[in-house]
Amino acid sequence: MLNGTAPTAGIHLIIQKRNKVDIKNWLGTRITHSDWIYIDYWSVLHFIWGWVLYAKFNVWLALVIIIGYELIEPYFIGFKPEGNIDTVWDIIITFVGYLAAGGYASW
Ligand SMILES: [Ca+2]
Repeated sequence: MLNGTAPTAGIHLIIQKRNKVDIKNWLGTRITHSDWIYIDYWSVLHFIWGWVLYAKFNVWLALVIIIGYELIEPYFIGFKPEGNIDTVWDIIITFVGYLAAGGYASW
């Protein structure tokens, strides 16, 4: 279920920072409130990332890159740890972006 207040919360967060845009915190705003579905604004970037991967990689190499990235992501400086459900949905959304690009390309 979508939360209609999430964009407002993001704007409020930005205003609180006194014009210092804290985009990573805003992107991490969760827009689903299900135990099984984790979608935040990062999901949009994951979808685009999947779409971009389609331009260069076959499906198997893309899956290795998508899953490999999620495995090494916790070691990047500045990325806060994320839960398993978040990681799984990052992989799903990225792969959906890849498949959507493939569908668009063949259409
Ligand atoms: Ca992730």
